Formats: sequence, C-alpha cells, structure tokens
Amino acid sequence: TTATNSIYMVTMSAPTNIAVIKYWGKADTHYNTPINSSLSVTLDQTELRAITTIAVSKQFTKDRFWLNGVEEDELLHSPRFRACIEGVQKLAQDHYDAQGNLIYSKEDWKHLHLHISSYNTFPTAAGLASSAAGYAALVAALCQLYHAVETFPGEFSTIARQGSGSACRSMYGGIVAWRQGTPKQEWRDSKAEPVLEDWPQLRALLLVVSDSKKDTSSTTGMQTSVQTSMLLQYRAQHIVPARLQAMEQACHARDFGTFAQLTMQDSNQFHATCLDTYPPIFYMNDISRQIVRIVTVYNSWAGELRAAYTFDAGPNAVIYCLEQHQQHLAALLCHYFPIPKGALSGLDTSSMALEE
Ligand code: 2P0
Repeated sequence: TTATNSIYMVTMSAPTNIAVIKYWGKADTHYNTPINSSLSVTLDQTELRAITTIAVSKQFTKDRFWLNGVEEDELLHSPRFRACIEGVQKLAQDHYDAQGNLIYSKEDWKHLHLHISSYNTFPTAAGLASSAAGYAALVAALCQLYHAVETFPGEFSTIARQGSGSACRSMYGGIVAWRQGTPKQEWRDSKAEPVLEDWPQLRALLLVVSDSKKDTSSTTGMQTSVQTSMLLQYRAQHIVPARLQAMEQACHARDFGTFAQLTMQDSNQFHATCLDTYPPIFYMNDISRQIVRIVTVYNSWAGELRAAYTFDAGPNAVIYCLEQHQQHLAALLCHYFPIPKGALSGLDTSSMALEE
C-alpha cells in the first residue's frame, strides 16, 4: 500500500455538446430521465471543454471541490454530485502499480477523500452547456481514478446523466443520441448512444450574445414547463419520436439540408414550449432573433439551407454549417455583429471578405 503522504492525481477533460433535438422536461426527477429522447453534436474538435483534476491522498480529511478556482461546498454535497461519485465508486477496481503491487483496493476507495478541481474554458451557465461538459469530465475523471469498468455498454453515461441530463451525451464524440429509456431496472437504458462517429465537414459557429449567468436554470425551467405546458407534452409524445428518426437518417446520409431544417424547427419548438410555460420563460432576446433573421435571409439568398441556428437555455446562438460555407457565413455575421479588435483568435480574417 502507499505511503501516507503520497498523492495520486488524474486529469480528464470533456467537451460540451449542443443538442439539435432538444431535451426539455424530466420523466423522473430522482433518476434524472427525460420525457423525450434527444440528439446532439459533441464539439470535440474545439477547446470548449471542462477540465477536471481529482487528487486522492490518505492525508485528506474530507472531500473538497473547486469550480473555476472557487470552492463550491454546496454543489459537492448536492445529490447529483454524490450520485456521480457513488455511481462510479460502485464500479471501482483494485489499483496496482507497474510492478504489480496493490496501491488502492476497492475497499480503500470508500474511505479515501477526494480533492476535485474543475475548470471550464468557456462561460459557465450562459447556455453553452457547461454542466454537460462539467459532469462528463467529472465522471470521466472518477472512472480513471477508480479504474472503473462498465457492466453494460453506456453505463458511464447513465452516471453522468444523474449529474446533468445533457452530460450523458458528452461521454461520446460525434453525433450522439440520449435514449429516454424505461423505468424498469432503475432506468439503466436511459443512456447515451453514439449515432455517427463524425461528420468531418460539419462546423459549429458559436455566437456569444451574453456571457452572464442565465435567469432561469434549466432544471427549474423544465420543471415549470412539465407542470404547465401542454405543448411540451404534445411535442414529447407526438413530434420528437418521428423527428428524431428523420434526424438520424439525415445524419447517416450526411444530408445537411434536412439536418438544418430539423435543427431550426426543433430549436423554435423548444422556445415555443418555453413561451407556453406559465409563467413564460424567455431565453432568446432581440439579438438572438436578429440572428434567426440573418440565417433565414442567408439561406433564402443561397436557395438552399446552408446554415442552421439553434438556441439553448440562453440567448447565445450556435450555427451549424458545412466547411465550404464557414468563411462566408462568418464574414456575414461579423458584418452585422462587428467583433471587438483582439477578440478573434485562430480565424484568418484576411479571407473573410464577402463574395457577393
Ligand atoms: C439540451 N438543454 O438538450 C437541452 C436544450 C437546454 C436546452 O439539456 O437538469 O443542464 O441538469 O438534467 O442537461 C439543459 O439542461 O438539465 C439542456 P439537468 P441540463 O441540451
């Protein structure tokens, strides 16, 4: 076994994901399962990530957690956070060093305290799915720490789901579905499933309209929607199943036009259910609506769907397009929303002149 003063550390990161068929509404609040399946694109080629380091030592006397450098005791002791730690701990294995000596046994893990530090490389709680990346990175780091092994495919994603619903989808890259699952066996089939490993030409432009914290948290918002919006119930039962199937087909065929149309319609419908909620929830603002107009005009100018907007629980837009239209679209958007000097990095602005 290890010396008492040794510290064992792991670091893992997870990307954010942006849903094109949205999750909104819980079927079971305890197991954190949804009233409809959803589908998202994991932004795994970007730097939009949560990075989580976990340290373990026999010297630690209690669990501690820092988010972006600030200690967050309440979050650490929340049922969702505990569900992640305990969920992965159940799958822990003994841990040996390179020489085959036992360092930590399964029993040890139950008594050892953790120091967890997590950073987001993007604004927290501004509708850029920070909880998705955050809980996915937490679960990934715990899995690494505990040398956890799944007892069925997708089990790790069921644990991330209990941290935050959308986090289960960030456990895989590419295009990922979250199957709503059934109550039997504690909803073990409410899990993420990779749908398409990647779509190399697909691009996402992120338009940060505001990086301040959102007014209505997703958890509270969707609870009110489930209680008051009949439109949400109708959507979950009668619209999403067929739309999801059409979306999966479009992804497999890499049919961007269909993908774009379904994406925009689903975003619109999600925000319609927010308006149908009582009291109503407004996530999009005037700038968000201007972005919708620009994309609509751009698509009708092109005579085909070349860009697809989508908005989550905040005013920020994500615009999907194909690689060949990325520069043109970025130039158009920069024309209407000039970017402050120095705020752009990694983009070649010299080639961004509008062609028309
Ligand atoms: C989604 N959103 O599918 C939808 C679209 C926001 C709009 O998942 O309560 O943070 O932690 O399970 O996952 C945001 O909700 O909610 C979300 P919890 P979560 O991406």
